[in-house]
Amino acid sequence: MSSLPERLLPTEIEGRLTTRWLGRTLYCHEEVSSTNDIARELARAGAAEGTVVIAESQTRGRGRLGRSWESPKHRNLYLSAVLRPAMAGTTLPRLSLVAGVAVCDAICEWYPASIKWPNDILIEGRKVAGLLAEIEPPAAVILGIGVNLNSALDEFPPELRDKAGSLFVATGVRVDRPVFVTRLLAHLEARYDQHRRDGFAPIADAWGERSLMIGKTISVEEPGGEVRGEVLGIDTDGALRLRLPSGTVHRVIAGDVTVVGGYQLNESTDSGRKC
Ligand code: BT5
Repeated sequence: MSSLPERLLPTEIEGRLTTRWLGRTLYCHEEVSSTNDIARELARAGAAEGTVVIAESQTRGRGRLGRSWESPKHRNLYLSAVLRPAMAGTTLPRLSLVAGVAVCDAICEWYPASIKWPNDILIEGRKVAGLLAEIEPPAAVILGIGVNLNSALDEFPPELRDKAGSLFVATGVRVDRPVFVTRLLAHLEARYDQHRRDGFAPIADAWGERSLMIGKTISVEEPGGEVRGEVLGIDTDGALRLRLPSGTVHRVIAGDVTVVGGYQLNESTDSGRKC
């Protein structure tokens, strides 16, 4: 650890950036409520697409549906980007999957990882990254990305120790965080540009290749009750397509899914190497 930079500072990141537009305006903070809050304020004030906010810790890091995101100091990455896609509202679920592919590929430069719909990146069944895409009306999207880089298992709260992980937990080696940031931004810019240029189909293919869910039976809690079915893939709008036991195709727009029989079990049979 001693030979790695202790802080995520613009001086550590900017000289290594390979992107054209993403992260070219960069704000690094020591502590914030949530990087999504700061990016949202910047978007409201007219920040350009590609503006990025990073913090060393978050006091109110958040996940979806009011859940919280553990954000200890100086260990990991908490990053939000201001995006201004055409038709932000309808693009939001797809953007989340675009980002999921990019985050998965960045992590895969260090260790094999896979995607669990809609927004989890897993290593050997442990969640190492999560994504939170929020709309800032009328036309901006705030894309928040949390990646566990250097947290050790005993640094997670007890309730997360059997389900969260980090690159350090997987490899036993500390990640150079500024290098990770530049690789993440490079993958994200490339996938975002690909989506803008070629549409969603190549992203859906890439997502399928990185997901361990295709062909698996999953269960999802929906307002009308539990739905079980076999995962067929991702629809053109980002919804998850399931084949129900009756044979009909069902679309899951939002929710938490569970792989029946356990995710890790399935992952080990697939050897867990998806990149
Ligand atoms: C997510 O929500 O996975 C989205 C997480 C997004 C975090 C980033 S950090 C930068 C930006 N600023 C923010 O405030 N947020 C974004 P969800 O799918 O709802 O998962 C949340 C659940 O994951 C929690 O209820 C915990 O069970 C678990 N969890 C919390 N912190 C975790 C961590 N550090 N690592 C792994 N799992 C965690």
